[in-house]
Amino acid sequence: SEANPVKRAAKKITESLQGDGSAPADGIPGRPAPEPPSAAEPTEPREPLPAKPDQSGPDTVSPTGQPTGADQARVAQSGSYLTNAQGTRLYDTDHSLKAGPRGPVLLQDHHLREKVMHFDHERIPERVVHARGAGAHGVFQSYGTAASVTKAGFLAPDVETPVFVRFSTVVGSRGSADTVRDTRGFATKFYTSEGVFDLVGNNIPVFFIQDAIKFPDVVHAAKPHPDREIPQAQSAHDTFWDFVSLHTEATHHTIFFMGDRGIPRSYRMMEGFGVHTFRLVNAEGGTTLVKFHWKPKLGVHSLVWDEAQTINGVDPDFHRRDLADAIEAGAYPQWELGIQTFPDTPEQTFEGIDLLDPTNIVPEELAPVQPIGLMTLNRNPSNFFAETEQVAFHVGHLVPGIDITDDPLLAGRLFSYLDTQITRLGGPNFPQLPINRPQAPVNDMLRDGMHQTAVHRGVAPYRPNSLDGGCPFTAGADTSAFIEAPVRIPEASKVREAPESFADHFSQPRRFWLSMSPVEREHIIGAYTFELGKCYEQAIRERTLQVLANIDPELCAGVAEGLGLPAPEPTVPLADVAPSPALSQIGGTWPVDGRVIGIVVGPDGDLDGVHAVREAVLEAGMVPLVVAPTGGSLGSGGSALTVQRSYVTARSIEFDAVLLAGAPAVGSDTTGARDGKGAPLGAQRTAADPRIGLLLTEAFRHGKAIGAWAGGEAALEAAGVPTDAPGVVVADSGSAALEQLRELLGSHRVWERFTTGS
Ligand code: HDD
Repeated sequence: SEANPVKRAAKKITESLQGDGSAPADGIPGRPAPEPPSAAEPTEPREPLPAKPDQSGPDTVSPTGQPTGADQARVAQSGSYLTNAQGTRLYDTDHSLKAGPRGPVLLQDHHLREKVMHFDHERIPERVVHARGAGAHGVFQSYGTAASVTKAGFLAPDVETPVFVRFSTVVGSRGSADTVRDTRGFATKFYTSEGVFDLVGNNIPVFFIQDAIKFPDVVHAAKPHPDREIPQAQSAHDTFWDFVSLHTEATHHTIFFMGDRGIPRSYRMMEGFGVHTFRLVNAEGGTTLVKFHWKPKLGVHSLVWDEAQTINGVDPDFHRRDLADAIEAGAYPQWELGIQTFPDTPEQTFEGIDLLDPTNIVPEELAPVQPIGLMTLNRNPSNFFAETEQVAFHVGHLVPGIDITDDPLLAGRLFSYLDTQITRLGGPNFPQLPINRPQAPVNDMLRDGMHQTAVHRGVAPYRPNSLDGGCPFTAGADTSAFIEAPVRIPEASKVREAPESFADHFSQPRRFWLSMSPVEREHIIGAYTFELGKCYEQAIRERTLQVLANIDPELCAGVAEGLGLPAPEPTVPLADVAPSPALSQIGGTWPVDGRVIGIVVGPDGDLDGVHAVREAVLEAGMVPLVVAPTGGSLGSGGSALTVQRSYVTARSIEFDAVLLAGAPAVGSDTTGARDGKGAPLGAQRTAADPRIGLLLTEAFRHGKAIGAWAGGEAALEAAGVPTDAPGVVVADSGSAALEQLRELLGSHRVWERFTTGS
């Protein structure tokens, strides 16, 4: 036998591969033939998918859930044989090629190298802002009501257009939590028959800055401190408040997200805004200035701060999960698209408000939002990376009939969104990625470059040409985009300065403050107090109090009191502005679709009642979650009830309302805490399980409706929740309790429970 160990090992490998030399029906010569596949597995290699016609429409998703039949082929892992990237079949992907089972790994392992090389490059740079997001597909149905002001084909009557929407937070990294205090992105890609139109908006109608040249500054200030990279996804730190207290044009945006809009209950319950003023062009060439608004059918609702912070630990994917679950359950979220319209006058102002200043709103009471279409999100992405991560929005993706204005913030965005994709998506061919492909024929003369996937034919990608028959030809002005409205530019000199009309930074924030209900004002005071309380620099706190004094003395005094500092006097006259009631989120009633009802039931609870209530909750388009002491099921036989949350996994933040079906289990402390003598507290049985006690007190403090029947009120009493408090219902049956809860949920929370009332 061979003395050299390496040669010996190599010989052994060769022998094991050669065997007796006979090739089995399948598999590698010398290896036993693979087990016959089970009936559930594919038995025959399938034909490869047909080649995709160059740049045809996005074809990236299989329907929600497991595809069946022909669609099965679209599940990437379902083919019969594993291959490498070159289509060569592989017999083993679990072991590296080694010199003997315990010997060194050989460099010649081509498969190992390819597999690890590809893995090493799976990540692409996250978005520099809006890194954390969630997406969904849907459809936009035009009402046709905008047809008189725009020739955009997708806004003509009864036109349906596929859309993809990505919601996001701004500041945090890709893996950060969902319910941080932040602005939310609301970006929509319309795959229209005239090309892609992107509406890249936020859930707040104004922006921090008036000029894009300040964007790196505001983002550097909001991102974690560069030395230690903390805090993650927070504005509650010195650099942020340093910047916004010095740069007072940020005041309006800042008060918006110190308000409840900074912590939305759900992406499904947010408004969206195009922020800038856009210019619409109609078939006759007439122009109108507009602001775009998305109005959610479910109303605009928020978390409370305490709840938001707990969610970040308990379920950091709260918003992402909420969106996907709602779509999966068929509770498709809907928004109406609306426009505020303004005459396109040379001044580009409306009622004295400069329409080119993106820190301004135009109150809806002065210019009503006119609905022009309905968007329904009805399909979850099937691959997060391919769709949600690779989608590339750009404010310059415009279609005929929609044009830009001279808002200086918009101008810089027109550069930034194209530019950023070069780093993020690795080159200029990102429009060829399936999620970014237009659903209109593409006939460009852009060629080559990184990641080119099109095989362009012909020899003359230039104009004019005679070699390719002079093609392609340009379209007439009536069907083309980028026809600039002939706006007159007054004679001017080149300057680096802002117009005088951009100088008032306080009257619009004051309007926002005056438009809030008492409970919303209290939340705003709480938010500023929290955020500034997290700053280390006294000077920054004091400077911010000065900004607040210039908005409103009550606001300033409230925050100053919380910080233990004197409230300064205003340094500008307080603006005499009328409130805009449309800015308040409180006071109406809304549909309860997709609301989550926790049904807490103990071992002796009313199971029949729970069955009936579950059905009623589902019938009302809401989501029931049964909570019981342990997992598994309650009851037996046909009437067994599946437990969805045990006392260990249930937390109040997941529920919009709570129902108690009988007295929950007598419990014991499960935290592992010990009493003064070192005995485990868990040994002392308490009147109601402490985890349910916590669930109830949290739900109560967060203004959630609570109902009880069949003795469930005992748990309320044990938890110290008054049964006669507003929004606490004790009823004879589960269905009677649910009926009242439903009523209460229509106004989102039991607002009377908050200290100021409203
Ligand atoms: Fe921006 C992403 C919204 C100003 C530069 N922005 C981004 C996204 C949204 C917005 C929703 C995420 C898109 C997605 O989901 O992929 N941005 C806004 C709004 C603004 C705004 C409503 C003001 C009205 N943005 C703004 C300015 C600049 C940028 C002034 C630069 C000068 N924004 C970017 C960016 C991002 C981006 C760096 C990061 C990832 C991307 O574009 O694709 O280009």
